[in-house]
Amino acid sequence: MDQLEQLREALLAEVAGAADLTSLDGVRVSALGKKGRITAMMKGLGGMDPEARKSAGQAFNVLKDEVATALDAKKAVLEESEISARLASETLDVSLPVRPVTEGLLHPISQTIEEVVEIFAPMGFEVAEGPDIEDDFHNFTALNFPPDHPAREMHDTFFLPRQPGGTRHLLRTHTSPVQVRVMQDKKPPIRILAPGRTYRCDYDITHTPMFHQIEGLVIDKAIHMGHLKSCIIEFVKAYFELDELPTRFRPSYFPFTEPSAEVDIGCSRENGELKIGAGADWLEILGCGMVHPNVLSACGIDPDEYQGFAFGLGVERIAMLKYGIPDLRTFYDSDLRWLRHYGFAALDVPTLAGGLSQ
Ligand code: 2U9
Repeated sequence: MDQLEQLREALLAEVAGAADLTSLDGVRVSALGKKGRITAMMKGLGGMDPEARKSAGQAFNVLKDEVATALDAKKAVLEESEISARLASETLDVSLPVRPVTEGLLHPISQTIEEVVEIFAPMGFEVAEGPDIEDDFHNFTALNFPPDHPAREMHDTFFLPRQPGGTRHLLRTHTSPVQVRVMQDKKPPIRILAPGRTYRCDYDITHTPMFHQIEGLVIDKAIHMGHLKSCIIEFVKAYFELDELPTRFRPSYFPFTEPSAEVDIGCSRENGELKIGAGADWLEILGCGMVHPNVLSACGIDPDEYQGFAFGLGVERIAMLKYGIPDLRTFYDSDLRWLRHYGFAALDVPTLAGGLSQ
């Protein structure tokens, strides 16, 4: 019976000492299994006299029950603590903010067009659009480009194959045909902004064959250069987010405006770094002028009754200046790493109410 007591103590100690459910199961098999230690010791009962065997058998059964009860109790404790450990390690913090959903980014060209539109909208400008594929009249003739005028060569035009009747369509070289179409369709007053794609057969460090322009047109009675100048000065200050920004109107030439001017803004260039708004240097930013009377006539508007001004700017150029994008050609590489760096979240688009939020 000493042996039984020793086995009892050993088994109960092993049950108590089991650190997890796997080792507890090992104790169960080694104690109660077919080849377990209790079974092995019970086999020794065979040689006993019947009376002793009966009482020893009862003692073994009591031991078996006791060990089984201890195993069940320990199992319940270990299960409980394993659940607690899992709950502690897999805790969900429901107060954590949700991960942002990546919904794509606005290309700097879209962002810049939005910004320019939002600046001109409160001045009464509406956005107008037209086809990318144009005809000679809307792209050149109506805009006072004479048939063999050298100004036509300023635009390296992409022509489409000639049609059976001899007419030849082209990819618009500027967004001006949009304004021509609006003037043909609508009586003044006209105040429009024409943003869009334009095409010229040119490719180098500062030119891509497809690029973007925004042009503006105002037609009304008694419009003069004072209107043009104040409108442009307000725009450049708002776009570059500067209260003070020196501007200069330099005489220039375009077939569709007379007089014509190019607009420079004040800047400094120190150690190769361009800073807009201060300094003794100038940076060309856009072109403008009073709409040529020939253009008004070609579009069905009487130049003796109406006058107007127009301006045009390159979107890539002003985007590069504002957002420090060094190379024009990277705009159309479709490189997602570039877009992640220079792109804008949709919420950064300025709203009419909020001004520039970027
Ligand atoms: C109509 C009448 C007049 C639009 C104008 C400019 C001056 C100009 C350039 C800026 C940089 C083109 O992208 S760029 O190379 N544009 O300097 N554009 S006035 O004048 C118009 C347009 C339409 C009916």
